[in-house]
Amino acid sequence: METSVTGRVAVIRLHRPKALNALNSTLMHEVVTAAESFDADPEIGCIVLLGSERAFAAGADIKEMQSKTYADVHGGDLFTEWDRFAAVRTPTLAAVAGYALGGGCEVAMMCDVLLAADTAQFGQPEITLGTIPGIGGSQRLTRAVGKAKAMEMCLTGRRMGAEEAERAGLVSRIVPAADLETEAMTTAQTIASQSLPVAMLAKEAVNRAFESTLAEGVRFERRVFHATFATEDRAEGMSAFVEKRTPNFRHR
Ligand code: CO8
Repeated sequence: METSVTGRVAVIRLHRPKALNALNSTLMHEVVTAAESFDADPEIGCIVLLGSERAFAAGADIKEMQSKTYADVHGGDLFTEWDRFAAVRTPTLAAVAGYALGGGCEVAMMCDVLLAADTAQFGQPEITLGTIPGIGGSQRLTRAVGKAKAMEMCLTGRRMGAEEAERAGLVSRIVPAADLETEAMTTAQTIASQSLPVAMLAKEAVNRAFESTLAEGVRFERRVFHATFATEDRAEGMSAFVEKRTPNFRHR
């Protein structure tokens, strides 16, 4: 794994080229630790997760899992560490080129914004290995694309290309592969230029749509909307509009 920071944008790059970025426990621990440390840094307004041209990540490391028993995975609560990545409060963006399979697809779906290169392929092929998704694939994929496609993908292992993924609502946009990282950085910079506490609230409000009824979600949103009026950045944002200038958010 490699990390870098440009302005208010942090980048985490998965880098195990010989294994198509298969997510072994070392890589999982590195990614989660890096994401949490960027999340704790108020100078970071967006965290970008990148893979390589060929693979975002081809899943959990099958060779590492191969000889594990039920007692090993249940006793060690295998992969539960990824829940901490999903719990990051700073906005996250995954830019997927090539394979995003199994755990790779699941980690991409944990991110708030998902951009796909035209080469992207998404899938939950665990069934072909005699197992099922383990870090939210059966849940997040179903919420994103609906039961029909999620069920077929989880039962057959069929992959979804970028165009189908966009049509189905899994990704927000498709970008030519050569432009993916530039576009990811531009989008991340736009997110990071907003007020960080307000962006965190916006993220929480959208995520609430998946966990509550419409009435509860709307009530939650209303209270959070009211709460933004307690921030200095809300006052600055509206003053800047009225004064026809760019807001100078101070992230408080
Ligand atoms: N684990 C370990 N090694 C892998 C993985 C993987 N998931 N994927 C690829 N590799 C390795 C290959 O073994 C190969 O290594 P070697 O050169 O030593 O033989 C190297 O990467 C290159 O792979 P291929 O030669 O297979 O490359 P191809 O271009 O022929 O095929 C594919 C690319 C189609 C992506 C193919 O590699 C493949 O099918 N990979 C496995 C995909 C898969 O089944 N993923 C699901 C894994 S299970 C899972 O994710 C469980 C989720 C539960 C929680 C996850 C938490 C992270």
